[in-house]
Amino acid sequence: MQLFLFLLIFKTFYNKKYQIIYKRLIKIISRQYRSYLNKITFEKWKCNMTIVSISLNEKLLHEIDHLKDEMGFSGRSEVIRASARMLIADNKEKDEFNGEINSVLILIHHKKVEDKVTEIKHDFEDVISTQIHSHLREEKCLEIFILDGNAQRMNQFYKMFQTSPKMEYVKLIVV
Ligand code: NI
Repeated sequence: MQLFLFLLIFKTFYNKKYQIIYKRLIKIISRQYRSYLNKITFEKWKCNMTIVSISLNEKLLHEIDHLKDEMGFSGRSEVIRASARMLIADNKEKDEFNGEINSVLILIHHKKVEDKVTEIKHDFEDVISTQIHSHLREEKCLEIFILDGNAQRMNQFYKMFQTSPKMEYVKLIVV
């Protein structure tokens, strides 16, 4: 029976009429196989992931979509994972600083939150040596703090702004 089938396939394979059918069959089988493989890898990959819900404002979401398209990320989740990895690496690097150091902290925020910055600033006068305050377009403020002193205190100062959703830009540069 198997030999018969094989001969039938072999005989019909060189017939143009049947070749189309074979090609279609091969296409269907390979497509099925591929989706089966994809499903397995996806299931396997999904096992290591936890789904969390996060809230983002329109502006941030728009920026994420822009990054996704521009940098070729496969989805929004991938952009957020990459950002989290960068933040973790950055945080680790900052945690390693200790002793007496110099650094520069750059902030950009809306005029409306100036009071909040002043409030935080007053708690860290022991590390602030110079402060430059300037106004940018669209009612934004630029603050440059030149810091001198204990690295851990500087890190605390930096984290106060880094974790604040009101800050539009926060960067600490150790010099
Ligand atoms: Ni201002």
